Amino acid sequence: MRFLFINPNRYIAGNNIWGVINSITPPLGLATLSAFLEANGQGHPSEIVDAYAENLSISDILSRVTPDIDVIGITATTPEIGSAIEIARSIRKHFPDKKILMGGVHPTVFHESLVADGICDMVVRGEGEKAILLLADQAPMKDIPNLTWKSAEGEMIINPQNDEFVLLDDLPMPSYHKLPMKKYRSAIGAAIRSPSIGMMTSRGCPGKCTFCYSGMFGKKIRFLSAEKTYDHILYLKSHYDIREISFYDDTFTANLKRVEQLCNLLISRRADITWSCFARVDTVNAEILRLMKAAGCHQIMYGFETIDENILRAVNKRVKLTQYADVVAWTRAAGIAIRGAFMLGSPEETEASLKATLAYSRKIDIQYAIFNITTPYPGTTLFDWAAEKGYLRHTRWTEYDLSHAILDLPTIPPETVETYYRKAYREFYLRGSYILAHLLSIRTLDAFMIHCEAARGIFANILKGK
Ligand code: B12
Repeated sequence: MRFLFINPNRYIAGNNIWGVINSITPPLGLATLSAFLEANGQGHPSEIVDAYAENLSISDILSRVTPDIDVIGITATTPEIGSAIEIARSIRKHFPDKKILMGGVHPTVFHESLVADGICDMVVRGEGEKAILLLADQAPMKDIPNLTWKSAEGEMIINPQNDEFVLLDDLPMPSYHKLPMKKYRSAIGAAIRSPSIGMMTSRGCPGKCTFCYSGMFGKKIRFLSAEKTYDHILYLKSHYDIREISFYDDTFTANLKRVEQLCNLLISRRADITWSCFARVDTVNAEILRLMKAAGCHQIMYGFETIDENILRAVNKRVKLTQYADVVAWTRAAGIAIRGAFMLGSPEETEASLKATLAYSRKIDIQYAIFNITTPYPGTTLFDWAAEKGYLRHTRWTEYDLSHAILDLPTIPPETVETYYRKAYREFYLRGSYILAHLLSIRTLDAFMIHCEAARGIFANILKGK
């Protein structure tokens, strides 16, 4: 069976920082499925169209649909679903004989309506590898776990969920050779060398925050071993000349033993790779941070979210404010830059808590800040809570992009949250002392170019937001 996988183009709303920050990351889910299908079962061929990275129109995408393709697989997150549906409709119209399969986080939550409305023929819910292989090997449809589909009689069938997950070390290298590799790069300000690329080395997260959808990969976090992670990095280095990695794992530091092993490999084998990652403040210590620095880590993004205890409790962040100062000090002492991530407009937010969080972001020793408006993604506890309380303003999914206030909370009007969102960027980045510190930190031509790009992006965003 032959597959064509599509990563949809995204509509980036006008004042969305993500449109400016402009990280372009390979669709790792699709690249892994493609490699897995080729390496397992009867060995199934597939192509990948990254319409986002290549900025393709619908007609460009349709031109990639060749007669030998049996199934078209489309991935989608919530803000991408509009684009994914548009693509599916065009395929239906022009290629009515092709089966349309959807997967990814949004179709996992809305599998029933996507199949019932005939947008697609099937949805694979959650992790995709095992189900898609059975489908490709033409197992009886009723025996494919996690599949939502329609029988020949038009009856919708929701096959049971299977909680047997893949081991990450058993997966083949994602099919990078099927992707436009020169188009990918890290978010601006996140990399100090180029070419850089995003990578995932775990599935799952130890956190249980109400704003995050944790229904994709099971309750237990799984890791790619340090040795395999190292091989993966070297593969990217030798095949694509990659010099910097942005680890996008939800919590890269969830298993410190693995981080330690990876750092030791990077150091002892002189990998010459710089990297950044995301961490929770309750998962690091001074010693591991020093080792990470020695292994090439130059930036960590911590999810601080807010400095209001009530809000931390309301979103079930399960960290203590008292941990923040220590973690900032240890990270800076190790020589690692900090990207602080803050959420504005969470449950229990007030104008006073917004002011306090913004003031804190400027007071602590962090080099970058990212402010997002708390967005209730479908499938999350936050979404269900807001829907039940009548706090959801609408379900126009393209606006679920972290820069529009979707929640209408009794403690703060959505307009105030959006005002503080714009204010946050302005007040953080347009400080004389901040600009001077960054100028003084520039040592190499690479760093100069990267700072220029970052400044361009940040200023463009601030001006747009005015
Ligand atoms: C890396 C990442 C990014 C990168 C790159 C995204 C990309 N090209 O994939 C960047 C930084 C650009 C990004 C941006 C955003 N992201 Co993001 N991102 C992630 C992250 C951390 C990893 C994605 C990944 O590679 N996973 C690993 C692969 C293996 O998993 P996967 O993609 O889910 O694929 C598996 C299954 O879903 C399934 N599958 C997927 N597609 C398909 C298709 C078919 C046909 C089938 C059968 C199966 C299938 O099989 C795959 C293998 O098992 C996830 C969190 C996470 N841990 O997954 C958030 C996550 C996907 N992002 C999220 C969000 C909110 C965003 C933004 C909307 C934020 C914003 N400010 O606007 C943007 C929007 C961009 C977009 N793509 O929509 C949310 C999505 C929530 C939602 N309901 O949509 C997530 C889930 C984080 C979270 N828990 O809240 N993101």
